[in-house]
Amino acid sequence: MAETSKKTSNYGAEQIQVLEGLQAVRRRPGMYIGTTDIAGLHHLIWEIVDNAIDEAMAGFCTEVVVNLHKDGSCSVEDNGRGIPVDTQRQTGKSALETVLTILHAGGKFGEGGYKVSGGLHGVGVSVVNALSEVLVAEVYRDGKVHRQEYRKGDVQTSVQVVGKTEKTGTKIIFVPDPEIFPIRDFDFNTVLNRMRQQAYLTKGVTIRIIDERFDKKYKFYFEGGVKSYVQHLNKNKENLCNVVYIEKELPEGNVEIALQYTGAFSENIFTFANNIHTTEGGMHLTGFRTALTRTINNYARKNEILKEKDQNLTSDDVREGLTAIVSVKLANPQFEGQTKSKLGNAEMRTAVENTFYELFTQYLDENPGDGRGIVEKCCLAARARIAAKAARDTVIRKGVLEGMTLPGKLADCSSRDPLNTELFIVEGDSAGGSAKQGRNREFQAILPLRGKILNVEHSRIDKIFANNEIKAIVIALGASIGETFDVAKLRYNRIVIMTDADVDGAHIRTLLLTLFYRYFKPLIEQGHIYIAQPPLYKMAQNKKVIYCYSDDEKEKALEEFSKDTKINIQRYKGLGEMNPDQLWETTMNPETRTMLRVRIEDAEKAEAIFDTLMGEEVLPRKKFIQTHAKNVKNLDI
Ligand code: 28G
Repeated sequence: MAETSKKTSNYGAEQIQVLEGLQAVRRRPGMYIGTTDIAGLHHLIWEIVDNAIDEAMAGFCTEVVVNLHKDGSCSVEDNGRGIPVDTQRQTGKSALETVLTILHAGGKFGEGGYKVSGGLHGVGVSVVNALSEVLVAEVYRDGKVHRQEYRKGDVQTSVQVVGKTEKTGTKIIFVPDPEIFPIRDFDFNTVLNRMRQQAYLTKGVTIRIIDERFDKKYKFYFEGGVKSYVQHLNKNKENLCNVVYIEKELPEGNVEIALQYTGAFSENIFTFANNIHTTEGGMHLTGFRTALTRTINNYARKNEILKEKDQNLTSDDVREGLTAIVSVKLANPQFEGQTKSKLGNAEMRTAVENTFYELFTQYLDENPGDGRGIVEKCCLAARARIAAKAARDTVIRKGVLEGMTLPGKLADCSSRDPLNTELFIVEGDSAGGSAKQGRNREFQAILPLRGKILNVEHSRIDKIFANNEIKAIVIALGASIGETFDVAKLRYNRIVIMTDADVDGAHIRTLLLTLFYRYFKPLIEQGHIYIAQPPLYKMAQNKKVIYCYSDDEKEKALEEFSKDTKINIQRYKGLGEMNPDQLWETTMNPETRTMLRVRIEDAEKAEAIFDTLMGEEVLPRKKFIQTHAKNVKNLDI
């Protein structure tokens, strides 16, 4: 079929266009999938799964299977209608070939019978095709199995019938091209987390994940959609009410919201537009927040919990301890902002605001128990806010946060030029001692921490101010904390977390990162936070010494030594085992060290990390730390 169409006169021009399109993708893959590192690699799977989810949202597909095969390929199969394979008159090609070879083809943005669809971030399966060494598409339709093969985006076969079948659906199998992707190992947990999220957002669809490489399987099906999502996020927290669930279909699009209050102090609101996580928020978030404050204030007043006229709960008060998912689906999503993850459609603000106000008011009236639980929490937050403000004002008035009295255990540097200075926050007094002796005192300051710092996730700001370890950090940084944090006053350019490479070290690092994330966010956003990388091994033979920072490096180093004499291998269990010179040379000297810069690449990922780590339940926390303690390089919070 496709063979004959090649002979038509307009085919040549179109074929050239196709080639140029996919060639452009291969020339500049970053333009289409962001990066070609491990994140870009997984993007390939997301692209294909997005299409299957679109078919599910259109109401034709109930199951999606993602399979990571032993040979490095990945396959995705759905039980939808199957991409049409008959030749279309206008193009002379099948819809299948069009979808696989034309950039942005695939009926996005409400065209072609799809009411709503993934959109923007979905650049299309043709991009995956262009970046795959091999891609095979199978379509189950009209009782037949149809098959077509591609290499690096180039068609290898026409659409052939290769068998019979009862089922319907589409299956895409692809092998990422080694010319494009330096790393080609799919990560099971990354896939799992993404699929869980997609399953929560697409009510009624089953997603299976199979990892044939490690013989692992998982299935997600959430009858409750975003309601189940909130239950999942709060499973280790103290719940103060039932999960409130609100859904409405409007001419502007669909609005779906689930929320629940917990005893926690932080807020966790996740917003989505067409299943895309809008990390920068946008109109739907604004509408939600406005309606939330208004509804709760009205309810509290009506029930005489708020008595005085000018007494009001603030937007902050009604968000303390709140977990919420706001998911909207609309025909023409406008994504704005730095990372194109902010919903710009103004009509969604009023749609969410009015819907949520109306239905949440109704819910509170019908469920007085939940209403009371919610308002009590908000009033508690309001009282705490006033108390905390008083505490903070006192602290600030006393000048403690202005750096007037630097903590005694801080070994400050002599330079006062904040562009060149570094603060090492070091676990334990003995490592602190080595660091103090080994450092370059001109520009490196050392702050040793005694034991574990407070878990800020479980405490309000007044208690946080009272904690000595945190106070020392705040004063040393010299830029205040929380709302009054002013990055311009920062006394050091780099803040380096230096902990042991063991479970305790990982825990302390996480506690510090949580502190920075919740109370000094600009520090992370502006790239001031680093994680030191002390070596794991010292290998010595005669006068030759090699420090190794991973087991791989150790294996490589072994080959560099002559095999005849004994090699002395020392495994460092903690920073304290290194003498000051060694610590300087391996971990602190800017000429020779490596450090990891902590970024907020994905706020949700950070939430997930903190959620697992900081949940009340002890068991999952231990498990997480143990499986990730050696994997610091992946710690992208
Ligand atoms: C397995 C991995 C990823 C998909 C479908 C189903 C249809 C379709 C996909 O059509 C072309 C353009 C507009 C109609 C649509 C089948 C209508 C009727 C489909 C997927 C044709 C795209 N029958 N399932 N595309 N449209 N699954 N899974 O990609 O006019 S993509």
